[in-house]
Amino acid sequence: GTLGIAVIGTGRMGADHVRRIGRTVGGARVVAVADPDGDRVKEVAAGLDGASAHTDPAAAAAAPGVDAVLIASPGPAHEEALLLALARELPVLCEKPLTPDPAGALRVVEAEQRLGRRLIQVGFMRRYDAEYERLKELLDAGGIGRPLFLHCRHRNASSPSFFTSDMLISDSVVHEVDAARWLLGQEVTAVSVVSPRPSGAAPEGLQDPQLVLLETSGGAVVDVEVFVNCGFGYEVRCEAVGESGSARIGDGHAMVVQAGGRWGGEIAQDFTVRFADAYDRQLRRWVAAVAAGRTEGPSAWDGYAAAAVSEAGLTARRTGLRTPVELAERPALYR
Ligand code: ISE
Repeated sequence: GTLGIAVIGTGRMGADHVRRIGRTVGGARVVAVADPDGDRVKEVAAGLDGASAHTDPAAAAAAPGVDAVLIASPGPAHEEALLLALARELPVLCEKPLTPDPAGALRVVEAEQRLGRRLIQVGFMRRYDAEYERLKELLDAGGIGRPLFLHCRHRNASSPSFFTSDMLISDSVVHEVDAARWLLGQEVTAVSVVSPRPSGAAPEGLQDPQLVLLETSGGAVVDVEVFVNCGFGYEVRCEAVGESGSARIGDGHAMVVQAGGRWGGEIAQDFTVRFADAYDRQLRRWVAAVAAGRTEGPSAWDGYAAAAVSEAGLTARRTGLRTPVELAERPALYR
């Protein structure tokens, strides 16, 4: 039958997921929505036939017809929503970050371990981007030899008013942390952060851009330019350099127009556009896995590891020192 989904958080990301579930994913429908903003959540529910509107995430997860939960609330609200989904043994797709901090992530990992089975998938959706998938296939096949570097560029056109210097690492670079762990099959062991004088286009006080350096357990080095007020668009690039070659994704030339003696193309302005297909594929595969009684993709452990690296990154940025990553022992459930 049709999978009933409760969507927790109906802000920009949550609303995008509600639309996506109705539009691109067969076999699923939104049966409950929750958001602290009562007016907003009623407005979103009104557009969904038969969905109930709640301000309490627990009530939404307990609503009739709910088979799975999608968490798209702000990071600090994730832990409570995750624990209540686990308490009801509901499969859950949780937008990144799993939790903003490693301690919270470990509490979630331990709760899932007590259940003895995985129910959580974390929304590191680049793993579902066709270009990232191709790059992983190439690296797994040894196509460029042992990877030595990943040169990453993570650019946003402009940052929201609530964005802080720490969020460049905890909310943006966290994608490269997961991508590096997934592409290389390794852990991140140390983080260093060096920053240029902030761009004049960045809001007063925001340390933007930053250069974040990740060292990995397999001896590779990952550098990430994160620039959230680049002005020209949303651009995510990655070049893998190995012992016998290199491979680059994210050039984004979907179409090159030649006219009037000029050539050019367009640059996406937002991550929901650049990664639209990745979000669609992520959701389709999650719904299919849940319907088949499986949990796959980025796990709560991946969410914990990313939070541990983020925490080291925040320390590195504030101290200017290379900071080792402290990781707990990886439980058998996640091996
Ligand atoms: C946002 O949360 C994302 O997930 C985007 O992919 C990232 O580019 C942006 O900087 C984050 O704030």
